[in-house]
Amino acid sequence: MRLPKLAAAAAAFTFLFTFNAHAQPKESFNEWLVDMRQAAIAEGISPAVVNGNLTDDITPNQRVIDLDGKQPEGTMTFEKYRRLIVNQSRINTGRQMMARYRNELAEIERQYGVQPQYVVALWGIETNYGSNTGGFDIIRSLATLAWDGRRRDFFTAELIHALRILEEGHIDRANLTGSWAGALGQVQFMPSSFARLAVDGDGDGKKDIWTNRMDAFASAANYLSRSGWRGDERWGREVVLPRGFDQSQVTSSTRNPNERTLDQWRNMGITQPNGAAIPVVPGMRGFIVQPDGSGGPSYLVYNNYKTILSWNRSTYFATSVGLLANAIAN
Ligand SMILES: [Ca+2]
Repeated sequence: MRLPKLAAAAAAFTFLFTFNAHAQPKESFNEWLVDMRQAAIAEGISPAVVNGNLTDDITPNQRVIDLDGKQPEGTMTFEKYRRLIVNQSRINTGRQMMARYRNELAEIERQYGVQPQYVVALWGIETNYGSNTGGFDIIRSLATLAWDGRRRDFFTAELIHALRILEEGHIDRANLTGSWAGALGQVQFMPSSFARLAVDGDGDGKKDIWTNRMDAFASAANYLSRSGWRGDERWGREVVLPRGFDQSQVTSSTRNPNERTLDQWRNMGITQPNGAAIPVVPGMRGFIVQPDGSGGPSYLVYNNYKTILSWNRSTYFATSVGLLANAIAN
């Protein structure tokens, strides 16, 4: 079928436009915004929410671009990280929070099967107990990263999830804040995690992980619970490996942990730091991590450690959550 003359001209124009767009490093932010609004509406966000929040007066946030471009610091040892994160002030505040919210945390444990000290430790490490949630306007941060970033598809999807939070009315735009990279509220969920795992802890119909503590606690506990948490187990413990221990038994990639029963580890000569035998629960398994390599401390970690890794895949992070949880539960 021959195209009518006008359509052929339009097709040629489209080709030229597409060609030019590819020839340039990237489209302008305003051009991108037009496309983004269409994409969000196509994903089912109402035009009112899209047009009311992805407005023409949004500009790229240069600070977000700068932070995104910064090379991660690869030089910090676990030992230094641990001292920074699991410090005495954070331990003391964590103990106060355990006491202050004892009833709420007991209710959370009853519903989700997550012991209070782990909810409080995650809250303490993510945002210093809600006091440092990041002041970034999330819509602007995600728009900046979706337009500029190396992970355009990822942040575009996150932006659509963020718009859905507004659409569902969990929080208003002025309070939709978080980290420069899009992590939300007191427990720093990415918008996609919010969609999957945030819950309404106090039953008011909103999942407000910014200002409502029960919603924040319940969402953190739900995240762990849905990721396989076991409420009758701990995270792991520091251990000492025997002299001449086969280093290949230590887990080097947490995506492929070398798991054995606690019984087997005990028979291989692994002990507690004071030399006592490690306690054994029949059938329970664990693996050994050394966040600082063979020269640093060793930890025998259990199923719940893998759950913490599903929150943040870093042995520095997961081990610090465990150590802080221990410290504030004592
Ligand atoms: Ca609520």
